[in-house]
Amino acid sequence: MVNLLDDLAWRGLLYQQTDAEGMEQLLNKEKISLYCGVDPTADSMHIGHIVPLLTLRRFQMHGHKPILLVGGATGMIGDPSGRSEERQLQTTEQIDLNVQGIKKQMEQIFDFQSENGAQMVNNRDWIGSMNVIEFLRDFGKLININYMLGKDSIASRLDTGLSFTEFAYTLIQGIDFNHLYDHFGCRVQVGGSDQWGNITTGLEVIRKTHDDNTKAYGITIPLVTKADGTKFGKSASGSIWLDAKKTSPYEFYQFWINTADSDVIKYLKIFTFLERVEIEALEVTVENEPHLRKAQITLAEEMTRLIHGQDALDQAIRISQALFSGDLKALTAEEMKDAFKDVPSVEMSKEDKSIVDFIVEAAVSPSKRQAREDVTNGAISINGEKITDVAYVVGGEDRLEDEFMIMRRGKKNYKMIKFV
Ligand code: 629
Repeated sequence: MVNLLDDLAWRGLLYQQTDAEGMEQLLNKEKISLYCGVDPTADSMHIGHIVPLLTLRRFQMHGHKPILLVGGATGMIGDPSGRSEERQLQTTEQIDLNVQGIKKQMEQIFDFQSENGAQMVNNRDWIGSMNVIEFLRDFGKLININYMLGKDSIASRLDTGLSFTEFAYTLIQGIDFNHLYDHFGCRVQVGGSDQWGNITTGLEVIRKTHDDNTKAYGITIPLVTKADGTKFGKSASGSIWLDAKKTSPYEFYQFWINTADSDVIKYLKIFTFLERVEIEALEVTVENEPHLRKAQITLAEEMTRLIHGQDALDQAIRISQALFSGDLKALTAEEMKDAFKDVPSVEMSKEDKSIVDFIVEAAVSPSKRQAREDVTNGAISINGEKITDVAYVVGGEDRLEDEFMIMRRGKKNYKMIKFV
């Protein structure tokens, strides 16, 4: 088996390390526990969250034990890291719902059964019961204000404003690391590069509360970037979520399929568990036969299967093929709605109408004359069924779920008609 740290380095997953040599020695010597935290700011994670989690899974595949922390307590405070503005506090009820959603997704990504099975923790279990005197006496005293002011997440906000609440956040995360170190034997914390300041606060707390023989480590993972300089992880309709209700498996699949040639090998390294030889073989195909998009297809398949499972992947592929070939009849109403989420849409009433009037009202063709011509030429289809009779009357049978219709003009001009 390849060396874990070599593999992480090759994948471009190592950004900063608090003590690279020390950690290498530690990993050569023993199987460790390590952690990464996610705050319940929403009821689902998005793909930005999974890079450190997948990295934890890589450790797990090498025999180490992942501890997955959900921030039931820190989520109530709000991490200022990487943010230019104060966060809006969420209600406890919302946070509890979010915790449930995130836990469920973590359960899908990790193995909890084996000897080094993952373990889930919630920092509300130890932070929630701490009183303010305890906080200030046992932990506040350990950390110097000057030290905190040196942190990027704090320094960068001094001009624009930072509440004491968010200022104190880094110490709470530091207390977490210390707690997991003491009670779970956790030696390493992993996070994105924005977490460097919080991770090192934890090391500071551990150092101050233990003797010289104890040692913990931190590593951060670089921000995922795109070659064209735009922000990774967003589509036209926003973030790419893990929750299928927020980002359908088809959209998820399409997101990865649309990866640029200049990014796809990097993403295969960061996001998939394919081995080096397999990724290098795909690199050759990007060079020699880029039009086949083999690397993108592999990436999309691996990611969709990992997050949504084989059935959802099969469905995403079916929708993609139906759209490509224009054979919409192969799709269910639900799949069509999903596939055409982003095409232009118009609202129309449910009255029966002649096909020519209908086309003009839907602004699919510009005039009645053009509409008649389009129908006669076989350029118009409703839900994948060609309409060539100008006397055709559009009615209830043309509405999917009595709610919508997909009309196509020519090869690629789709319009969604929503009936109100
Ligand atoms: C308590 C809370 C801990 C340890 C960590 C945390 C959460 C941490 C945070 N992380 C980000 C988040 O939750 O805010 N303070 O949205 C997010 N993370 C994944 C990566 C990240 C980071 O979940 O670390 O860098 C995004 O890639 O922003 O004891």
